[in-house]
This record gives sequence, C-alpha cells and structure tokens, in this order.
Amino acid sequence: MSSSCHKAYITTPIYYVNDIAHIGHAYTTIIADTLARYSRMSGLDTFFLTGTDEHGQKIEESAKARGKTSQEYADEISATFKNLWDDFGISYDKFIRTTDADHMKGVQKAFKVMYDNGDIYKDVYKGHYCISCETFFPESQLVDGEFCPECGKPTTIVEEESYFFKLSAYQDKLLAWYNDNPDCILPKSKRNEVIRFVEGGLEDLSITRTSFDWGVKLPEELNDPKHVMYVWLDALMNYVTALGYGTDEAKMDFWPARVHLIGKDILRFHAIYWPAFLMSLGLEMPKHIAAHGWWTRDGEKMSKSKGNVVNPREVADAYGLDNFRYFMLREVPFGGDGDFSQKALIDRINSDLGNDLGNLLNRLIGMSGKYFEGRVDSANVSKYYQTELDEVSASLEKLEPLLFDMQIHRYLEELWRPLSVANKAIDKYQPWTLMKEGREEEAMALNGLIANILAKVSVMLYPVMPVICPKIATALSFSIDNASWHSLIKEKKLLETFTIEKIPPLFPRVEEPLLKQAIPE
Ligand code: ME8
Repeated sequence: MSSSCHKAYITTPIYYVNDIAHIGHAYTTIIADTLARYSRMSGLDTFFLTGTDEHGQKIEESAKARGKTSQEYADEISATFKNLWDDFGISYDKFIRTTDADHMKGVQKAFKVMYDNGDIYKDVYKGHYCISCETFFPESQLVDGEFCPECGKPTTIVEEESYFFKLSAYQDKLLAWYNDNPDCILPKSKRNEVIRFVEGGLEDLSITRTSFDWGVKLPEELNDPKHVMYVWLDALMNYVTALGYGTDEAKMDFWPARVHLIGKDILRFHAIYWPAFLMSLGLEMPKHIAAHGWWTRDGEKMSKSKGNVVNPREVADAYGLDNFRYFMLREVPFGGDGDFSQKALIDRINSDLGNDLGNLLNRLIGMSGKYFEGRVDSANVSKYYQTELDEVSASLEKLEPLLFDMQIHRYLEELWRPLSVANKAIDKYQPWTLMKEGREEEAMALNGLIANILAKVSVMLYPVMPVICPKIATALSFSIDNASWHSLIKEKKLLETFTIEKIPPLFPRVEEPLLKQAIPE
C-alpha cells in the first residue's frame, strides 16, 4: 500500500465549522494549493484534500447557542468554507466532511482495529478539558491550576468513563521515527520541540466522551452506545478515510501523504497522536508534516474566538486574488509569524509585481512591437547571451527543492533573480542603441532572451499565481502545462519563434489602502 514516487497526496487541516474562514485558513489552503498545482504541472498523479471538522462539544455548543441542530449548523458553515475555496479556485480533489457517512464508517473501522490489537482499553478519565481547543490537559500544564495553556480560557473538570488509547506504549517508536527521518517535521526547529515533548513522557489518551452526543459512535460490536469518539481521533482519520480507508479503499495507493500542511497550533496532534494511530493501524508514516506560523494582528494570533480576523474574501476582492496569494507566500518565512498589514501588501504589489514583473512584460511588448512587429526569434539568444542564460538556469534549478522543503518565501525570492537578470540586460545592452547601430540580430536575440525569461518565470510562478501567469503565457503565445514545464524548465529549452500579444497592464499601481475598515494599514 505504498505510494509510488509518481503520486503526491497533499492535505490541509479540516477546519472547524464554528465560524467562517479568515486569512489564517486561507494561508494554509493556498500553500497546499500551490504545492498541488506544482505537483500536477510536474507530472505527478496528485490528490489534494481539504474539508471541515464538524463534530465535538465546541460545535454542539455553537449550534445550540444559535438555536440550530448541530447538523444544520455544520451544513451551513461547511458550505461557506467550500464556497470560499471554490471562489478562490482552490484545486482540491476532495472536500471531506467528518459527517460524511463513509468517513464515519472508516473511523469506526479504525477504532475496531486499534481495539482488537490491544491499543484501546476502558477506564475513567478524570481531569481538565478545554472545550475551545478540544484538548485534555494534565494539571501540571494548566495556568494557575485552571486555565488552558493554549488559549487561556478556563478548563472544565471532567470525570467520566472513557476509552483510552495506549499512547504511552508508542513513545519509543515515535522517537525512533523522528530520529530516522530528519525532515519528517518541517521546519526542522519544530521537530526538536516535538522530540523534547515526547521525551518528557506521554500519557495515554482519552479517546471517547459520554457527556454529549455530537460525534461518531463506537463500532456496534462494542455495544457501548453512550460513548462518542474524541473529536481529534475522528478528525485525524480524515486523511485516510478520504482515500477510502475502511470502506472501498479506492484511493489508498495515494497513502502515505507527501505532506500534511498545518498551523503550528495543531502540531502536537499531527506529530504525536497521528503517527501513533497510524502505527497502531499498521499504516505507513506521512513523509512530511509541515507547520507554518500564525498570522497575527497587532502581534496577537488571529482567531475566530478573539474576533480580530481579516476576511480573505475582502482582501482578494480589493487587491486581486493572485496578488494576495503572492503576498502571503512571499512575505513570511514558512514557520514564522506574520502581522497582516495593507501597507506590506501594497508594497509587494507595486514593487515585486508591478515594477519587477509587470514592467518587464510591458518593456518586452514595447520593444518587440516597435522593432519587430511583435515577432520573437530565439535562434541567436545563446550566441549573445549565454552568461544570462546560465544565471537564469542556476536560479531555476534551485526552485523545486525549495518548494518541497517548504521554503516558499525563498522559492519566490530565487524566482525573482531571473527577472532581475532580464531587467539588467535591457539596461545594459539597450535595444534602442543596438537598433540604431544596425545590430539587429543582437537586438532580436535580446528580445528572445527577455521573452524566454518571462516564459520560464511564468511557468514556475504559476502554482502561486494561477490566474495571472496564464495571461502572461497568452501574451507569449504559449500555454502552461506539463509539456511546457518539461521543455522550458527541465530541458532548459527556449520557445523558438513566436509572437507577442499586447495585453493590458497586469498590476495597476495601488496608491492607497483599498480596505477602509478596521484592518491595520
Ligand atoms: O484546528 N494563522 O481547526 P481550526 C495561520 N479542526 N493559520 C491559522 C490561523 C492563524 N492565525 N488560525 C487558523 C482545527 N489557522 C482542527 C483541525 S485537522 C485533522 C483538524 C489555520 O478551524 C492553521 O492551518 O481551528 C491551523 O492549523 C488551522 O487553521 C486550525 O483550524
């Protein structure tokens, strides 16, 4: 059941349906979409999963507070996530809901397998529970003996019959896995945090609740109807039930995941509980768990419960979806936190996108129109500009490893070097002087150099800017797909003879903040 190297399975967290999406959710989903688009373009058989996490006490309480049934409420909010991703053109292959019948069947199957192999036993749970984080905490971790160490809210004391998963039995196996796989958790600094935590000792995990109903029931064979499954056991299983685990197994050949993308808030669940569950189920470990940092406002984590969120739809509507995508991925080193500001977004649009990329395309359109009636012939590019071609190739070669090492900001930084090579070449060789001096062959070669640099950059930028880059490709009379990726990037070939189409400027200058409401400038 091992996924071959021609397959790539990429996931986002499944988001809670207790409120609408903010830019933190959009960030994770956009990174995953970027990876999925790159995977597909490079010819990998790709499966990209996202969805919603709909069970648990928090959702049950939110629904009650709004006078709705849990199912009605989950249906409503789940649809707002799905609509947002559809409007954003997110290229997911499946949108899973934990209320899907197949998913629930798969979770019950998993419970049964873990129970039958002796990893689950029944006892009494006595301790503290944070409903907001859906997490149990030992007394030693509470703040002032009462408050949640993650979100600061008061915890509730729970004493109830519960099934437990023998997490403690997996401590050594987990440590061996982290040890043998130095990049299983990215960025690597996060892996060290996880190792320290696990070395501190693992307690068995309570995996069922009896004080509410909104969850997956235990397998019928256990004949214990008052229990529902702990929401994190239910939720984590989505990564395999989406492939048919426990039902038709139809897509299990995508397992193991190439990468589970998550925020650092849920690293412990993914890097400790999830691998332990997988070990118990006899399934392979994911290749990478990649945890990014938080988007903050005024230094505070943006979150639904704090009410300090920025609406991604409003930002994308005001500034353009691709510009927003570029900004998020370029602005913050993966793993670090970033404060959202319109000023930083506007700077990126005007400078990186407008000046470096948009103006280069305008210069090319102008130059090829004025001197060559829009024609490009690349025959002599390497004769005159081999140094520039070599510089461009050196940058492009670095890109793919950076992307899958989750250094996406560096990917984009490196991708801007060829643009700088192109802009400098125009300034240095001056096509207008070449033409004045009758060196038409050199001027045409320069035209070809610039056009080809733009073509190559647009291919590699496409996964981040999937709306704009096809427009650049149209202006250069080619299309972005596996064939052009292969020829322009892998084989380092050039587009040979083609025409340049005039298109309107892609990045009109933004003069002032476009969102007037309470978003920091
Ligand atoms: O935790 N900055 O769902 P959730 C960046 N259902 N990313 C953020 C963010 C912020 N301020 N806030 C949220 C859950 N995110 C569980 C997951 S998975 C089996 C179950 C993103 O709705 C980030 O990806 O609270 C974070 O991990 C996720 O949303 C949490 O979403």
